[in-house]
Amino acid sequence: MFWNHDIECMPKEELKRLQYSSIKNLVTKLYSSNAFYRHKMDSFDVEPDDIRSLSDVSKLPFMTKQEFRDNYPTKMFSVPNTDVVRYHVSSGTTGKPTLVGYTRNDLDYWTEALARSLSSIGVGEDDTLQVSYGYGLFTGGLGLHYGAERVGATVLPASTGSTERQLELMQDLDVTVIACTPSYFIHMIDVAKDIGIDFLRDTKLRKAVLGAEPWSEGMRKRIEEYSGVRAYDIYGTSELAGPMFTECEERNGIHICGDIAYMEAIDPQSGEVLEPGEKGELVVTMLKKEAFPLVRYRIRDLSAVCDDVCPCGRSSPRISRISGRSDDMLIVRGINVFPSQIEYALMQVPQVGNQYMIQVTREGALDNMVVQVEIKPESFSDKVEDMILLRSHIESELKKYLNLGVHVELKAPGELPRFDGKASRVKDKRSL
Ligand code: DLL
Repeated sequence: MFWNHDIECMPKEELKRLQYSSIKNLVTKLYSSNAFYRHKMDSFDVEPDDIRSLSDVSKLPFMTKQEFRDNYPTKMFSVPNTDVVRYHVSSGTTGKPTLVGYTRNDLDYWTEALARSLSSIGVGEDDTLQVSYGYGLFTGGLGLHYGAERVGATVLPASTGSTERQLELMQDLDVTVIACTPSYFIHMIDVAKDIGIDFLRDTKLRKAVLGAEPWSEGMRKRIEEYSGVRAYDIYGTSELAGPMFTECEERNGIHICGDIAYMEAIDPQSGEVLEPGEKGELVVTMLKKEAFPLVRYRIRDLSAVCDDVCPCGRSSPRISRISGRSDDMLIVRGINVFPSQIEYALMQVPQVGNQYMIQVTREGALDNMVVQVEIKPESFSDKVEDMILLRSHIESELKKYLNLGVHVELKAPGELPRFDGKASRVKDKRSL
């Protein structure tokens, strides 16, 4: 289903021309009107005239999250405050948060991006969509809310928490689509099971739009197996606007609307732009942003940009599933470990449940990684020997994928924390 067929299926060469002219105009405008950008471009000795083709975009300097913090709250805004109609705030774990401002047009193309994305997975006016992302400063709730309304779906603004009540409403109102974090949906599945709700039998739920945190293919398989719904990946960040882009029905990468965003993948060390299909750090230039422009912003998420033709017919480039963030990587005894690799390995063990936590400590000079794993109720046993065997099996699976010896602690079902927003599964206690 297309929302805006002409733009979504524009020939690739035409799309590239459009991207080039949008970036050229954007940079020219910012150079003459925004002190931050002018100073930045001057200090990198680049001016708008140097941008003569799309590949020249690589001459432009990167923007970083630190710059947003240094210029908090509104020093980087490009419009007078009277044109700003909304704020959202992204809370990082350290330092000042990032404040994102939106003009009316900013809200409009954000909603348009979501309308295209939701249409591409077949969500429309026949659907009732339960938005179980947080409403408020976080962009998830309001973003999905307006996107779903634009495609004509009926929206249930459930926000997070009160899971039993959410399940009751889902049944009463014949909800067909849910949007939330994968970790919250997993929690919902557990609660539904505990109170005797079978999604397939007792609800009309058929689709889940899951994102805002990394999740693995293994987790997708489990979610689909347990709930019977079809799960789609949705991506975005507050700096971009919020949640924006999803997979299409092909589920072979997340389509990035090319008239709205220009995405590059770079080598995190050298900053060089990578070839299509090569994995690196994502860098985004937003082509229509007014209040809070982004030019070559280093998002830190790790993915590849693919520009081959998608069988769905959309010409926009796609990004592969986000495997983590360059600043999420743990270095344990000199070995690089991403939490997503741990999730992937755990999901290969059928006895392992859906909840896990990762702890890294330092004893003397030695790093120590402990993975706490909940076992499925049917696999949990009182027999110590069985549990010892299972534990060493999980340890050897983790060793196979990580190339690192890790201690596993088995936990009974329900023992580990649940999350109704973004999961926070890693505790690196070495820096405390
Ligand atoms: O999480 C926006 C969002 C809301 C996306 C709802 C999807 C659904 P932030 O709070 O600024 O914004 O966090 C952005 O979350 O840089 C990624 O590291 C991570 N992230 C978002 N979506 C995905 C995803 C929202 N599908 C940060 N897969 C990003 C992996 C994701 N990581």
